Amino acid sequence: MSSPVLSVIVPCYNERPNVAPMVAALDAALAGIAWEVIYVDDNSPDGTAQEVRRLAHQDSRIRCIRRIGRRGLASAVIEGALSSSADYVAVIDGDMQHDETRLPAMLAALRTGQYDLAVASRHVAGGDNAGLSGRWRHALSDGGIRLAQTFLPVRLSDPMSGFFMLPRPLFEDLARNLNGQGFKILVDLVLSSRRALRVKEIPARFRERAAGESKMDVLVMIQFAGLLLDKVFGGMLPLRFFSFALVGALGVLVHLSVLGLLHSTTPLGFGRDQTVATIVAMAFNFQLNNAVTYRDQQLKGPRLWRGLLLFMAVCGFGAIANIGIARVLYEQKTAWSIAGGIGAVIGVVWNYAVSATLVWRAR
Ligand SMILES: Nc1nc2c(ncn2[C@@H]2O[C@H](COP(=O)(O)OP(=O)(O)O)[C@@H](O)[C@H]2O)c(=O)[nH]1
Ligand SMILES: [Mg+2]
Repeated sequence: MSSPVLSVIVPCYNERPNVAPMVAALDAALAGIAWEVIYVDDNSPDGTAQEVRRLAHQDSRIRCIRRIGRRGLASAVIEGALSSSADYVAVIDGDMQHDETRLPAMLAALRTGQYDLAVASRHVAGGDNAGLSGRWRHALSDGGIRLAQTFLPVRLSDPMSGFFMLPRPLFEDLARNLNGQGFKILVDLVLSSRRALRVKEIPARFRERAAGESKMDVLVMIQFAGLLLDKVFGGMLPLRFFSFALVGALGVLVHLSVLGLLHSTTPLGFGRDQTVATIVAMAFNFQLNNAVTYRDQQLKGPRLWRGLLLFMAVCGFGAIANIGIARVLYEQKTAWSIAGGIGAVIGVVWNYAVSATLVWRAR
């Protein structure tokens, strides 16, 4: 058997009930085209991967990549596409929201050689966005679209679309420049290209989710803003570090609030108040970093508790280093603000570097 012309990449998390209907829908839509489907599953607890493998036993066009200890739509798409040897790769959601009957039109557009990228759009004549649940989701989506459009070198009416197709060799070229974090791989791709890509927009309906639930939330939007910043500054910004430092700054506010509250209500003595405030602030910082800064490798269950303890130990050392260095500088007649600032910066860099390698080490 020769290799397929089209690989359909399906990032999926907890989509078990949608797998079989989706494969059947692809089979119907892609009649006459040599295709394969590559599911990239982040070890979904609902057994999505087992379901894909069950079907794969009956049909060799179905493949499954199962990733353990990782999360993320964009990175899942990248790994799926890089595992393909087909001429074209398409990306489509695994929840039946995208209209797979548009795939042949996308392929036909690319085959003319006039386009680098075919994007299914909800916002051109003939497309629609009916499946987006609720006014809140519409507002989020519209805001995101406008934000993305201001950064994009090409006109895309639906830059947040998760349904598109491009020649695989082009994907391979762009892959090394991809940020790979978050939800919006299309924006990432377009911004990673040095030349403006020639885009064909294909109108598409956005259906209601067939089963299961959406993984999109406010944190996803924050990550999207981070992706844009990263692209605008050409990958020069260590985004994780900024996120970590921002969380740290919020932690200082939490610390002072707790301290103030204890002080004014049930003072235990300054030393104890300060200790309680420190522990609360560390726990707060740990949770927020785990949810935002390290969302793609979030710790859960027993790992969460181990991580919290380790994080507190790391930050404890950070605080000792911070105070020690600031004191030495101050004694050598450095201005208090500079001595304090240098101590704090060294503390943050230490906390970041060590917790990145010990607490959230990439597995
Ligand atoms: N592999 C993987 N797939 C994901 C992840 N998050 C979402 N997906 C999949 O990406 C697609 C779009 O996600 P969905 O939650 O439906 O987003 P929405 O349509 O914007 O609400 C679905 O097929 C999800 O199963 C993830 O962390 N890892
Ligand atoms: Mg969806």
